[in-house]
Amino acid sequence: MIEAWTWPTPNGHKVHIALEELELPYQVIPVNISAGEQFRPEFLAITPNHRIPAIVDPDGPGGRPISLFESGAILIYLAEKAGRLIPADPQARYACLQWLMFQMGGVGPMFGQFNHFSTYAAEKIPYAIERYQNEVLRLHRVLDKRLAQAAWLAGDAYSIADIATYPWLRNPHRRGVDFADYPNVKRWFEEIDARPAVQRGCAVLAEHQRKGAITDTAREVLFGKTQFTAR
Ligand SMILES: N[C@@H](CCC(=O)N[C@@H](CS)C(=O)NCC(=O)O)C(=O)O
Repeated sequence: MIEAWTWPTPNGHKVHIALEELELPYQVIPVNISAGEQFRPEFLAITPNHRIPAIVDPDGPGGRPISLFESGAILIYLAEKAGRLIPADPQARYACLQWLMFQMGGVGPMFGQFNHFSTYAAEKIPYAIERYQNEVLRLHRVLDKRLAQAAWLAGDAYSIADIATYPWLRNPHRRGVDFADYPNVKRWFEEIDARPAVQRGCAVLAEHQRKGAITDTAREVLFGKTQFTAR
């Protein structure tokens, strides 16, 4: 059975949703990133980057075990393993990979920086908040334009590109986004949001989702010395 080493964050939910959509049996191994469990030796043995998500599949290619980190690589692996959610047609396949990379290199990091500077940073730096707010809005415009041309990010069919992007677009008001300004994103988001497998994926470890302000311990683990200690 696939081991999913995760936590209920947007990158973690991508993997939970893909596993649910693909109906692959899996076992969740929670890695509490606010408590520093990402630095445990058993997790570092899977991912030197000490970030969730990571997976271990005892039945990998050639019947040999495989471990993977980086959510985009994990989604490609799971989709190829199951033979679904990644188009077979080369044109559509590259479109899927293109929008997956757009999420991995754009939406995730930029939204993450916006969250950091607007919510978590002890010092509020107007330049940083404004810069990432502008990026968040710009990326919504890019997505809206794409979704005006195509039903799904890869084209005609729902794919891992949609699964990668959807969790980052939840709770838009937290990023100063009103979906009324992005009608194509709104239509696309609502369709994904209604999928039973997506709802099951988002429920995984949901009881551990942070409610309220970040604690001092979590702030230190995620943004302080603990994070930057050489390992
Ligand atoms: N590019 C990575 C990003 C992973 C990532 O940043 N994970 C966050 C949670 S969403 C994490 O594990 N943070 C723990 C830490 O910063 O120590 C991926 O997509 O898998």
